Amino acid sequence: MPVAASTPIDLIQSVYATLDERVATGRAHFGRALTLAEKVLVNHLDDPANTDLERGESYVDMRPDRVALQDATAQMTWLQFMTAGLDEVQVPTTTHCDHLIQARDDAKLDLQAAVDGNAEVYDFLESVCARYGAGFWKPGSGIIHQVVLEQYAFPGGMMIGTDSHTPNAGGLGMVAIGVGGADAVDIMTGFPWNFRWPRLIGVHLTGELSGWAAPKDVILKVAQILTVKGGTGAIVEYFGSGARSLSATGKGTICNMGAEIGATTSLFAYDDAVGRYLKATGREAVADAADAVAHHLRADDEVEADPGAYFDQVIEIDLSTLSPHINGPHTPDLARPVADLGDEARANGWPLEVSAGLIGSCTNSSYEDITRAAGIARDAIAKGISCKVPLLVTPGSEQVRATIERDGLLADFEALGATVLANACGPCIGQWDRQDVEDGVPNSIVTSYNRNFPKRNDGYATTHAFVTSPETVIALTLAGRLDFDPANDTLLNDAGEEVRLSVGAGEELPAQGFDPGADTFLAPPEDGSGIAVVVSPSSERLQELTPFPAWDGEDLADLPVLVKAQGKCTTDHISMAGPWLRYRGHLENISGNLYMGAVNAHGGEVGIGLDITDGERRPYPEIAKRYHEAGIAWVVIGDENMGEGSSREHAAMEPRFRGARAVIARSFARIHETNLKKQGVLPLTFADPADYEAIGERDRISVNGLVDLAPDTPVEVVISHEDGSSTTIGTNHTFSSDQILWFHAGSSLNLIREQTRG
Ligand code: MIC
Ligand code: SF4
Repeated sequence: MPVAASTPIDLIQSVYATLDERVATGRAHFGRALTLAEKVLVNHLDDPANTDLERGESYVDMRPDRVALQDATAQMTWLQFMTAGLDEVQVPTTTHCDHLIQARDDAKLDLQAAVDGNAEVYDFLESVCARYGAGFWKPGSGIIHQVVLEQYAFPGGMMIGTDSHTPNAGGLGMVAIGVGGADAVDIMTGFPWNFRWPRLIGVHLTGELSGWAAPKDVILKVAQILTVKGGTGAIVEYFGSGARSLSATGKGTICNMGAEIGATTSLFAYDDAVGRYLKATGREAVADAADAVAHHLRADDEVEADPGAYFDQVIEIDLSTLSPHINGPHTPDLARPVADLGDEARANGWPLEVSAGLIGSCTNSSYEDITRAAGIARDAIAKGISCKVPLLVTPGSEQVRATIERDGLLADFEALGATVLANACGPCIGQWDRQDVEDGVPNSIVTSYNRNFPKRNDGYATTHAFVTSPETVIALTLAGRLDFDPANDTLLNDAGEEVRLSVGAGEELPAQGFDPGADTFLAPPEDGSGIAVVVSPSSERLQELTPFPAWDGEDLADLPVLVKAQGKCTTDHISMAGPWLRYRGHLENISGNLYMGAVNAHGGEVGIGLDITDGERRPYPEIAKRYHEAGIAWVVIGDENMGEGSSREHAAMEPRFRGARAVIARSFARIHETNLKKQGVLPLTFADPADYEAIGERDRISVNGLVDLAPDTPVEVVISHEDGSSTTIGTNHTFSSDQILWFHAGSSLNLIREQTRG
C-alpha cells in the first residue's frame, strides 16, 4: 500500500481508466444524462451492475480511494482499527496532526508547547501509522483539509475523512465525505463503505464576484437559504459560468462550509482554475490526466441546460449582485448582508465593538485569501489606520505559511500588530487560551472560520462569534465595530481624516510558485510489523477499547431519560472540544464531558438533570457514570438536527459506553445518526414531532418489537408517565438490513472483528 506525500498518479489513472464504462453504465441505468456527483459515485460503486440507486432511499456499497484522519478523531479510529487484527491498512490512509495545538502566544512557542504536551498522543499516532502502513503528517504540517487539497485531492476521486469539513476537497472536484471513525475503519480494513444514495441539490452560479464579495459569501448565502439542516442527505453540486469564474481554493471554501448545512458533501467540476491549482501545487501529471478525461469530470451538458430535470432542488445565485455577508452569532445559518449587521446587533443587544478578529482555518487560508486580506492591511497602514484589537492569523498549511512569509504577506499583518499562530486549528476548535477577555464578559468576535456555536473559540458562552470572509474580518477588525460596511462607510485615520478601505482582486496563485516549507511528512516503512504500538494502561489520554456487548435479544423496557435536550444540541454540546480534546483517545475519561452543553428541556438548565436513583440534580456526565456503575441503561431525547456539526464519534461512543440504548429525536444530522448506529445505539425519530412534548422528566421509555427491526418499518415506543398512565407513539429509523446487523453485533466494529478474525 504505497502511502506517499501525495496521491500517486497510477492510483488516479486507475480511477480514470474505468470512467468510460462506468459512466455509460450510469447513463443506461438512469436512462438520462448524469450530473458530476452521479458520475463520480457510479465510478466508485462496489458493484456497479447490481445496485439500486434511489435517491434518499437506497443504501449502496462504495469503494473510496483514500482515507484521511485528523489527530483528534484519529486516536479513536486507530484504537478501533487495532482491534481488527490486520497487519496493514487496505486503502491509502494518512493522519494529520492539527487539532491538538493550542493558540496562546505565537506559532513557534505554541507548536513547541503542543509537541511537549501531546508527546504521548503524537508518539502513539506516529507509531500506529508506521505499524499499519499509513502516512503521518507531523504537528506543524497544517490543517488536514488544506494539506489534502494541496497533496491528495484529485478531480473525480472519492475520499472519506474523519472530520466534517472533509468536503473541502470538493473544490477540486472530488467527492469527499466526512464520517465518524468507525466508518473509516470499514474502509481501512478493506470492507466497502455503506452510505445512502444522496439527494442532489444544484446551485447554479452566474455572473462574477466583485468588490468586497468573496467566495465565502456564496456559502454564507446558501446557508441562509438551506439552513443548518437543509442539506441533510444531499450532495450539493455547483455549476454554471459563475462556478467557472472562481478559483480552485475559492471553490474549496464553499465546499468546506457545506458541512454547516448538513450536506453529505459539495463539489465543483474540473475546470481551468482547478488545472492551474494542480499545476501550481506540483501536480502537472494529475492535471494532464484530468484533461484527458475532462468530459467525465463535469456534468453532462444536458444538466446545465435544464437543471430542474436533474436536481431535487435548484438554487440560483448571481455572483454579480451578491453582497458581502456575515453569519451568526451562535449558528452559521443566521445570515445577512454586512451592511445590515449593525441594526440587527443593536436590536438584539449583541456587543457592537469587535473584541478580536481571526483569519485563517481550514475554510479560508488559501494564498488568494491571504493576498486579499494582506492587501487591505497594507492599504490601511498606508492610509494611517491602525488596528486596536487583537488580530490572529492562522495559516492553513506549512506550504501556505512558508509562501506567504516569503512573499512578505505575513509582514503586512504583523505591521498591524497581528499575531501569527501555528498552522493548526487553534482558536477554531476552542483551543484559544484567550488572555485579553475574561469569561463572562459579553463580547463579539469576527472570524473567517466556518462554525460559531457557543464556546467554540475561546470556551466562553458570552462570546458572540460571527463568520465571514477574511476580507470582511480585516475590515471589521480595523473598524473595531460590527456596524461598519466597508463598501460604503469611512474610518477616521490617525490624522483625523475620513478614509475608505480598498479591497484588491488578490492573487489566485503565487507568481513565484509555492514554497513547500519544512518537510513534515513521515512515510511508513516497507514492513512495519516489528513496530510496537504502546498504549500504557496508566495513561490518562489513551485507553484500549473493550468491545461493546452484542444485543441481548430483548426489547428496551422502562428506561429512564438521561437527557431531554431542548433546541440546538450539536456535537459540541454532546462532547465538548477545547480542554476535552486531550481525552479523545480515552473513552472513559472523555465521558466526563457527556452532554455537558445540552439544554435540559425541563427547566432550561445547561448540562444538569435529574438522577432518578435518588432524586438529586447533578451534571449529566455524573448521572451517566452513576447509571453505568449501577447497570442502568437509559435513553436520550433530542430536538431538531440532533448531533449537528462535527464528525466526532465520541458523541456516540460516550453515550454507548455509559449505557445509552436509544436516542429519540425530532431529526438527526447525518454523521451523528450514522455514528450512533455504528456503535450499536438506536437512533429513532418521532413519527409525529409533537410527541417530543409528551415526555416528562420522570417518565420511562420502552422500545418494543426489536426482534422485528426491519428497514422502513416503524418502531413502537411506550412512554410510561409518572402518574401511571402511558402513551404509545410511533418512531421511525433509517437502518438498512445490513446496518441492523451492527445493532445485533453490538457495533459495526464487532461485525468486522468477527470477519477479520474469523
Ligand atoms: C470541528 O470543526 O468541529 C472539528 C473539530 O474539526 C470536528 C472534528 C472533531 O470533533 O474532532 C469536525 O468538524 O468533524
Ligand atoms: Fe480545524 Fe476548525 Fe477546520 Fe474543524 S473547522 S478542521 S477545527 S480549522
